[in-house]
Amino acid sequence: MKVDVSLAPEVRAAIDAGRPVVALESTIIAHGMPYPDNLSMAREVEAVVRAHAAIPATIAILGGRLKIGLGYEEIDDLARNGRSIRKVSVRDLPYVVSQGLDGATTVASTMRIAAMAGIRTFATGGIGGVHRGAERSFDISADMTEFAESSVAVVTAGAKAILDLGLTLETLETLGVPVVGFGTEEFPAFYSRSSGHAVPMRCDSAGEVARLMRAKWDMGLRGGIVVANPIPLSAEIPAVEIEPVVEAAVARAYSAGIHGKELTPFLLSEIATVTAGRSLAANIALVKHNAAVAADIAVAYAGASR
Ligand code: PSU
Ligand code: MN
Repeated sequence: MKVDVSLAPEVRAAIDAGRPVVALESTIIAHGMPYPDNLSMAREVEAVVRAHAAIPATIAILGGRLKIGLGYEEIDDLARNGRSIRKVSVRDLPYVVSQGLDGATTVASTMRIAAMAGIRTFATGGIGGVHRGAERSFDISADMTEFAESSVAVVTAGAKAILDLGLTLETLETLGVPVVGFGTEEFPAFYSRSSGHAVPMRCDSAGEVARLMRAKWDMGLRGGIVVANPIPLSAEIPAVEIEPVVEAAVARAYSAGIHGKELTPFLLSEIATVTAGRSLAANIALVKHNAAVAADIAVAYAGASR
């Protein structure tokens, strides 16, 4: 590989030995949450992965280098600099690397970089998808097409409630992406456990997901897997409560002309303001839960691969 990928020694050792590693993204740190909650979230998520016997590998681009496994200070910098750090999806990678810039990686670019290093499990909060009104705006996250490309299982609390979940599921079907309900028949709606949309398949244990990963990639079916893991009941905001807030935020974004990569961070922060931080607490709880499940899957997958 000619690309300049810098792996933390601990992450490199784990990959070389076939031990479980969980990739983590950095856009959620720099753009998804305010400081200092983003910093405590990032550290707690790494601790959860370790408590579940896997090695965390937070991914970002620093000085044009793809970095897998950030140090304490590096995570601190990303969290403090927040939205002044460039949000880097796959289309941005060549620019940021060639210019020697810093960047926070989205689900799409984190999947790509994880796959380059052979990391097969990744925890996020909620993946990007098809935005509401996409028939006019054409706003479909590059996270969607990345699932057709990079062979990584992504644990996510469904897809962000700011999206059109029905169209997001249709798009994943078109792209040939398995969407697995983890202990559920329903595609979760990020802040809420239920969305009214069924998942096409269900697994009830990390071992079952690990076998599905193996089956897909052993068949030569390239691409990712969506592991849809509902937010814990104790942190849930029921759909009847959050839906009007989301709708109002989407309407404000539309009238303010906010679009492109600014839209998701705008909506998340609007919703956090209106709910007086309740959505932020929910977001943190669901990311930690996803990290625990991703680590269990990574452990099961490593065991099955020996
Ligand atoms: N999950 C969260 N918060 C976030 C994101 C995910 O709980 O901020 C980020 C991810 O990096 C995801 C991105 O890839 O939002 C989607 O952005 P867009 O809709 O512009 O593709
Ligand atoms: Mn978009």
